Amino acid sequence: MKIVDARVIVSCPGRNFVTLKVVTEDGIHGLGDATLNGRELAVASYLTDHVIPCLIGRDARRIEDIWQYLYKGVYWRRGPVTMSAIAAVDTALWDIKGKALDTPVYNLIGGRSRDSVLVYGHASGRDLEDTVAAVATYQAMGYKAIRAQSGIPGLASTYGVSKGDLYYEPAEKGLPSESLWSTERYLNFTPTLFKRLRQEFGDDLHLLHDAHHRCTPIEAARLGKSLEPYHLFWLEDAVPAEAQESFRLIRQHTTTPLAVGEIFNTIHDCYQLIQEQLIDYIRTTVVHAGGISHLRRIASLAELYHVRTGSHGATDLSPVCMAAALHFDISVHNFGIQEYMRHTPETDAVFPHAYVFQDGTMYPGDTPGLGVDINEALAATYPYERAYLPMNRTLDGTMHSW
Ligand code: KDG
Ligand code: MG
Repeated sequence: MKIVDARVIVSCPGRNFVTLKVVTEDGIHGLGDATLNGRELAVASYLTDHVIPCLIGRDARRIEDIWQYLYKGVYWRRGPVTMSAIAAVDTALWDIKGKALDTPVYNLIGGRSRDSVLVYGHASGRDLEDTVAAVATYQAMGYKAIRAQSGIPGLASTYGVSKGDLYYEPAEKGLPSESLWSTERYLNFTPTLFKRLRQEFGDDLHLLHDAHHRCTPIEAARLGKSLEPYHLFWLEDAVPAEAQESFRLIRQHTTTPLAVGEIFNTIHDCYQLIQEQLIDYIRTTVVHAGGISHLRRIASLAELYHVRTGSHGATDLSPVCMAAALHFDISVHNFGIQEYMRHTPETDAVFPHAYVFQDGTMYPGDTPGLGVDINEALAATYPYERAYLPMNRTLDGTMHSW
């Protein structure tokens, strides 16, 4: 089953997506997401200029060999650009294999371990009351797990807070804007928010929170400790995670469950966190961590240490990644939760898919392969538009961790 064609499709139906389409001599095609928020064209070039020429003529059935060829066979390993490109190839090959064998991808990777996949949605508001209302809206939509982010008193804008729309896209067209940040104000306010949310919604609703890599280890420890009475499902990205050992300090001080890993690219970014049981959830994704094949390696290691999966699923991960994530989620034993930030109707029209949301959970569908496609003619009507996430400075103007 030779690969005879592969091409990269860049389109912007509300936000930029990079999609790899691989075609075999039998006329089967597979898709892989290669979107790297704010650096989309780097991955597109990596694939078009350096990977695709080496793929043509290879046997699409040899997924593991092609993965190793693109990883071990190349001098420059790891990093988000390389691993997103490898992920796209890997995902497309699993899609092809499923279609060739006439079965959903989850059946090729162990079969279903559960009936459906618990997901969490993003509720946010300009202030505390607005956030309470947003959580109520998500609960009414059926979500059993909700991430709550709020504007902070005294700060003009806060990352992760939507402008009131269900379809929230954090990347902004043009050059990056800059916001002002104060960790002190954030740490003073956040426990008040969760106290109120527990009063309002009781104990059963799963509440999550993302600190977006903004605290130092001791600040994160204080945050985790102050949130303990409100028993969060997790506290995410409490610190920038380049230094995995930061989590030792946080862990010594709090029992709030910790999640990290949406910007990790390989098992090498998280094996210490997993083996030392410094985290509870690993957030690596199909698109940024080497595809379904590599994500399964991470999950297998995590399973040994009671760490569960909780893959990133923001809007910059395309419906192709979402479909692949759901096949992964429904199959691995140590699944924890899946992030699900709804795509716009424009995006969904470009990527028709079989996955569905119902009662706070998702199901990948039973279509052979991943159950997602791309409408290339429609995609072509949305040309690439430069866009970036906002940046962050402290109140005195110093650049702060993203
Ligand atoms: O590309 C970055 C976004 O996806 C990220 O900021 C969203 O933190 C995020 C999350 O948890 O979804
Ligand atoms: Mg996050």
